[in-house]
Amino acid sequence: MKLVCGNHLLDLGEPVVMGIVNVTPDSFSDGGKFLLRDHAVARARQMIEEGAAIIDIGGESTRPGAIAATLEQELERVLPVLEILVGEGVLVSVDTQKTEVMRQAINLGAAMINDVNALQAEGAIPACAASNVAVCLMHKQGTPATMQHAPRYESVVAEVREFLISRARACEVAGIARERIVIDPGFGFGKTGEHNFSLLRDLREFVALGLPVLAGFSRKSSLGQVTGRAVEDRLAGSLATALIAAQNGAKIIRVHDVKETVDVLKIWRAVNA
Ligand code: 8Y7
Repeated sequence: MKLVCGNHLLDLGEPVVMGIVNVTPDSFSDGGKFLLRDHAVARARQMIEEGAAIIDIGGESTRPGAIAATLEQELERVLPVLEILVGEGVLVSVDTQKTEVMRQAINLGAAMINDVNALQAEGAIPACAASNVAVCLMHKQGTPATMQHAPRYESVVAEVREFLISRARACEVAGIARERIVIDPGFGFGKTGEHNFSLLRDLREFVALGLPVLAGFSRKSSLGQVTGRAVEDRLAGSLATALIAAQNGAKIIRVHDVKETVDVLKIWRAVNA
């Protein structure tokens, strides 16, 4: 299975790691925009060294309860980092919900648009269709401000699946070829721990749709609910979910801890060779 990502053709015969690089002032001590940029670039380079195939950069926190970033803030945070990494040949994904950020990121050479809103903003699908970028369509229920208040589903797997089928179809109709589409159940986005673990257990239901599946469970609160660990102490839980996701057919594993996840996938591959 190959994914068309802008100028890159990403081989997804084996699962690959996407490294998370937050370009948001709340993600570390506030030291001004150049420090923020340099820190993000350094982190991304390190992740590439460690074996990440994709770097996902985001200028707006989508954590439960986070405050939205303005368009100007997001552009100012993301574009300089994107430009440097693209210049180094890195396959960069841009995590954004804003059509204008998508347009400018694609112009600067972004290879993928990772949208937790599944391209539902006005103009988002046409902005992506006009280029050759890959798109990651993620499911969420509600908005980051409120989504964890009382997530409810009749059947979480069926509902998430139907949503992703319908968004993938909307993309295809608008001219985004299937070879460019990734789907993602959106762990933690309007889901209880039970919902998240059901989705992970039944990930094959999404894999069966024939599109590459991205799984992002890294450090999320459901891991804390089970292990009792704080966010900075969820590496083992994150690796467990990465392994289960790979075992269940996920092709892109989105993580903070690249080096450790790459090792887990190497062992998984050795067993399955
Ligand atoms: C996901 C994501 C986040 C995810 C995709 C966090 C931006 C929260 N989670 N994108 N973004 N899938 N595709 O804890 O699960 O990383 S933000």
